[in-house]
Amino acid sequence: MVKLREYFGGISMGFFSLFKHKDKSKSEKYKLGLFKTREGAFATLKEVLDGKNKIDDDLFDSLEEIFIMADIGVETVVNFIDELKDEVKNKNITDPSVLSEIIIDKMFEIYLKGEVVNANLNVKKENLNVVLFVGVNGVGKTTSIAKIAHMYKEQGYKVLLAAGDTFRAGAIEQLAEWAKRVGVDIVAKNAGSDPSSVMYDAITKAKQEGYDLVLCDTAGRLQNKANLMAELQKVNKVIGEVAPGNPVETLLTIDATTGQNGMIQAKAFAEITNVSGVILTKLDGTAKGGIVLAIRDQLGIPIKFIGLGEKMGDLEVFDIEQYLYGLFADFFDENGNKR
Ligand SMILES: Nc1nc2c(ncn2[C@@H]2O[C@H](COP(=O)(O)OP(=O)(O)OP(=O)(O)O)[C@@H](O)[C@H]2O)c(=O)[nH]1
Ligand SMILES: [Mg+2]
Repeated sequence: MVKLREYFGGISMGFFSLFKHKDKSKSEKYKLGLFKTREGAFATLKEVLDGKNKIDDDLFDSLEEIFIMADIGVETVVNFIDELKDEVKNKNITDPSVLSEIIIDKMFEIYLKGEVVNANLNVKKENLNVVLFVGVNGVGKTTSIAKIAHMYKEQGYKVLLAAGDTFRAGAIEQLAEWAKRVGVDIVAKNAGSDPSSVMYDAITKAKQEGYDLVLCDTAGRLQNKANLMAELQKVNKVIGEVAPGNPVETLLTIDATTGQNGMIQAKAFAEITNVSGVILTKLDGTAKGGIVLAIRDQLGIPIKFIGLGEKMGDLEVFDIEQYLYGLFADFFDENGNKR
């Protein structure tokens, strides 16, 4: 297990003081986006830790309740509390106010699992990169595609959108509208067309005209798992045939406001397609931001992006330190000193 301080090369200052060195504008976005979670479960956490003068079973029960409320997920929370108990016992910790740092350390471990998790997309500008977007209706797929198109366009990529949701009425127009707003090109066919033929056309165009990144929208009909599986298999096959080695990523979009239901969807998608990363949308709209830890712990899939609002710029490459900073911002001041 990588301990936070080991991860940072033996820094002995502790988590809070690390934030002196962080990108402040990014921190502000995370802080703002995690406002509801911080005001909810994590405000209670601070009250509990500040209000207690000893560490006992009562305190652990309260912590368990708080973490479950934050949607970290029962399974993850139960193990997490066990590890906290062990740590407290092994290190002979008696002061509850010391617990916050240990909690952050442990959350960091849950997320990293001894690896350095890379949130950047597996794309190389010298290649043609195809990224497939999956997820159920209304989770924020199309909006996220637009946001990622915007992000990569800013980085100098020539981006093409493929309107592969040919099923839902209005989906093609919605993506076309975003393409116009972002200033990127789109390939679309008539409603009802075979999605894999849209991907075929888009990738063929991308190869002929030197695009770097093709972002493929899909329809999310999880209600009919067999159909969806067949459709995704076909899409994957066609993409791989026209652009060998692709898709380089299959990103599953999950709506953070749906809580544990989002976890169930994630499990279902992970069974039918090779999900390489998660886009967690609408974190700004939920008090249950702990789902980040549940997804990573129970599914092993890294979070690649988080959605923090409805606008084009409201998407961030996921950064576990910034995330924890956002959750625990009320525990320390802007210089990283503990409050
Ligand atoms: N607050 C907030 N709203 C978001 C975010 N991402 C998406 N939304 C909103 O969620 C709604 C649905 O987004 P879409 O992008 O249309 O979702 P979709 O998954 O493509 O939906 P279908 O095409 O119906 O499958 C829209 O109103 C978006 O503005 C986010 O990060 N924060
Ligand atoms: Mg859509």
